[in-house]
Amino acid sequence: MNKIVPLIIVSLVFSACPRPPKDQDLSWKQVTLSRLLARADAGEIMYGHQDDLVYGHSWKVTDWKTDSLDRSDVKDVSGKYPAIVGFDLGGIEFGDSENLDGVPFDLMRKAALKHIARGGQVTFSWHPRNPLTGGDAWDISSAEVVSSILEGGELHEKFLGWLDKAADFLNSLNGAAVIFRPWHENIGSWFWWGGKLCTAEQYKALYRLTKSRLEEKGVRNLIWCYSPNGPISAEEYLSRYPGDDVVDILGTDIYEYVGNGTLEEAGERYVAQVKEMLSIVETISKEKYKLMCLSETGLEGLVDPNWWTGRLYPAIEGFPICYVLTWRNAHDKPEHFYAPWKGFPHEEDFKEFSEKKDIVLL
Ligand code: BMA
Repeated sequence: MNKIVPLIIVSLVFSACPRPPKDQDLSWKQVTLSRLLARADAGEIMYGHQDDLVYGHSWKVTDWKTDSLDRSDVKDVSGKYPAIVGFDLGGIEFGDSENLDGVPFDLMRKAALKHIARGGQVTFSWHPRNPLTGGDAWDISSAEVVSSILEGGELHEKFLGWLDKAADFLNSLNGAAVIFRPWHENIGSWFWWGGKLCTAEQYKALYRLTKSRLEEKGVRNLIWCYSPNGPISAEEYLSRYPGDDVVDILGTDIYEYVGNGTLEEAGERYVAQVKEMLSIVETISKEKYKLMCLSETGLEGLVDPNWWTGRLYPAIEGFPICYVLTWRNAHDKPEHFYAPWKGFPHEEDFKEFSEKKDIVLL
């Protein structure tokens, strides 16, 4: 029987249930996977926004204990929360109390659980520091980092300690199933785990070590996403794919960059690249019976007034992606935002996008 059929049945049974089913022989992870599949099968795309509930353009949650976490730039504009919210674990490996963007991990946990209780989905990325140099995730000064943390490397034990810190946080989510997307954008060479910084075999070993160590520490609630940067070829996409047994969702991160050309050229290039990349991922996902998503995207500063309806929507329309996530609205860098906020001059374009019949918000 087609492997997808049992998942559809499961999803029909549990589609109205925002909590893990009690007394059922199904894990929360399986239920969540089936819900994601049901979305994709119905041609629905969940809209997501990074850090949406913890800060926005020129505001942030200051007292996480008392804040009701009702504010959202996306909701301020569209009347609805994003269906999926992303958070980043960068800093957890050091036992920091806040992540690399100043979000307290206690707040992150509270926001993630609140969003799930509202019926939403949550995804975690991770920009850990460089374990060899002490620099940040973007420190690519050494090509020995990945080899040094794998089994047999001099930093292996230290790195296991980092994974254990991540495991502690992920284990504190009360078993809620969340999408985990470590070691992303791995074909480019801007992170210490990037294409020119380790061999394909080392990369795969890193991904697999991450999964096996977290599982050893009791983490069972993760839906694993593999998300290379695009645009790349199918061969490149698969060159560092860590294995069907450790990946649940196939993603890709693609942004629009204006550069030296015109906005028109940048927009057309972006749509073409996203379509091409999603076609590649769709073919692979069908071969592998995997879900797919556009794990990160955006146009910094939304300098195109019709970006949502004129660029993003035409790029993703019709693809069986379960979600698309745009990056964060930094509260402390006025130009660094990827979603509109109340008062943003072109907010109507986002509202129109959010009301498309196949775009899902919460
Ligand atoms: C990048 C930027 C940085 C941020 C990092 C991790 O794309 O937004 O400012 O620190 O993501 O969230």
